[in-house]
Amino acid sequence: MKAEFLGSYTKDLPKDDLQEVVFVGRSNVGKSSLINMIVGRPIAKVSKEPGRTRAINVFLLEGGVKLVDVPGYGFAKVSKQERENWKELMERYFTERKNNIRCVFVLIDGKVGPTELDRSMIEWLRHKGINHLAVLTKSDKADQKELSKSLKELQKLGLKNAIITSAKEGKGRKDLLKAIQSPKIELF
Ligand SMILES: Nc1nc2c(ncn2[C@@H]2O[C@H](COP(=O)(O)OP(=O)(O)OP(=O)(O)O)[C@@H](O)[C@H]2O)c(=O)[nH]1
Ligand SMILES: [Mg+2]
Repeated sequence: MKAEFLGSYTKDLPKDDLQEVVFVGRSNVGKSSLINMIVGRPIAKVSKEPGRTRAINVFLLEGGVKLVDVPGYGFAKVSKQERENWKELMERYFTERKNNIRCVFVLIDGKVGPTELDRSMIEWLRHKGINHLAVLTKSDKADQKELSKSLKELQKLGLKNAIITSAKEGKGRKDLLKAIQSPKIELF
């Protein structure tokens, strides 16, 4: 899949009319890895240490949709100031780009299931009326029972059609592309 890196932003977000799909989730949940899996090459930086992506990284996918990799949340070793900066950046991003957001992929570790912070994120997106879809990550690390439990918990939160993925095994790529490329996704 052809894609190009458009830029890394900590303020002054790009103003264009393109549609975008956003990857949110806990630090280390696999946002950058999933973007790389979709594109088919390491275009987004993946690191062993969590909490490394501090900026909003934007990629343009062939077909004209942007993939937006935002900094993860819930990383313990982050100062109060950094947490405040994250919140400010996220609020600005979602306010400025609301009309361009086609879908927010809320990434959740398949083995762990939705955490308190994931729940807050989902509630916030719902409150703001922003289209979102749950994506379970690292399915290669979870057994069937754990995946079913995670899916069930998501259902309780009102998220029915979660996509199960593994960046390691290339699982779920087709479903992700379908969600990225369909202008409207039935979620609510
Ligand atoms: N086993 C397995 N490991 C994965 C998978 N996806 C990502 N990882 C690993 O999880 C770690 C974090 O992956 P990233 O893609 O950097 O996660 P991130 O959500 O972008 O993290 P931040 O940028 O810090 O918020 C890396 O060590 C990856 O190799 C997967 O599908 N399976
Ligand atoms: Mg990342």
